[in-house]
Amino acid sequence: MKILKKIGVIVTSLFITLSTAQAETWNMALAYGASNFHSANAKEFADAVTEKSGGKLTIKTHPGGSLFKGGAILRAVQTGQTQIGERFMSAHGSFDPLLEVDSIPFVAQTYSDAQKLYKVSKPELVKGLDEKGLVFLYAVPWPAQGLYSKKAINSVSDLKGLKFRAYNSATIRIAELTGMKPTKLEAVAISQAFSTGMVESMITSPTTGKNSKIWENGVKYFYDIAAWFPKNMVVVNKKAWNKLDDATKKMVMKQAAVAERKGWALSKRGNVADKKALSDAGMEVGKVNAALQSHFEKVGATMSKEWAGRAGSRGQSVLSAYK
Ligand code: PCA
Repeated sequence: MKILKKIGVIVTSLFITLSTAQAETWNMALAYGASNFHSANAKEFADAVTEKSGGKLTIKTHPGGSLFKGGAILRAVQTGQTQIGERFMSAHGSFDPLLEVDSIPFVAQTYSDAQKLYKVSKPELVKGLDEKGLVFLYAVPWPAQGLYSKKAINSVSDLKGLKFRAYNSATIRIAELTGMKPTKLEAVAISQAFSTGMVESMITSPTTGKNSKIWENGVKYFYDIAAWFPKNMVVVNKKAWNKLDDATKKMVMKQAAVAERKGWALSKRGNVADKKALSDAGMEVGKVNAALQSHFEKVGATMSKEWAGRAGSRGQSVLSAYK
């Protein structure tokens, strides 16, 4: 009887240890504000996973850079300072040049081309992240990137000397190749940088312009050049991932696919609605003239060659599969 009791106690405590070991909590670092569509979508994903895991996995979202600022998120997830996070991919070319493929100007100018580019680059991307201890879950594009300016831009010389807000190496390079003066800033710093005159132009989505109420900071023009569709990705620390059982891993991947589908649809909607919001706020929304367009396209061709050089054979095969 005594032995049976003992075994009973051991079995019960083993069971408790196992079940507590299985209940995981992940803190999800998000760089953009809670109302941004990427963050809202991530919150829905986190809640769905939490609910469907039956108590095994809880994901708490931390929007607006409250856990880690945008620039620190990838490293924080990689090193296990947090378990999961969403990060703007093309700001990490030094981590892996493949992460920059979606920010080469004029390579993909529609959602269907952006989708195609994503499809052909995904296997390499996932592999590159996996080698660095990260599990890729999903990626969602920002709406088409256009040119914002306080002043009207009618010629190549109007670009010269403009103080330009950049967000990655590609936007810094565009500025260099067009004679603008780049300063790299996170999206959360945009309103202040424009209002103080620190910058006077930028390339980003209608969504980010709308979220920054850019018209309140003297920005009158949005040129819809649809230069590229950069993506945010959601990644998990591999050690945290490997603590999940197979059924939970499968469920998370399934919810990631759902979030990816929803995110692309939200982005498409924003691409129309947020441009309308800019013009409703009194901004002039239009195209650049033919001379400027061809100037930007030449710059894009140069950058495409530069990227292919950096990305080596992996990059070459992605670009040729895309074309
Ligand atoms: N908004 C983010 C990245 C791309 C975009 O549309 C930003 O401007 O920082």
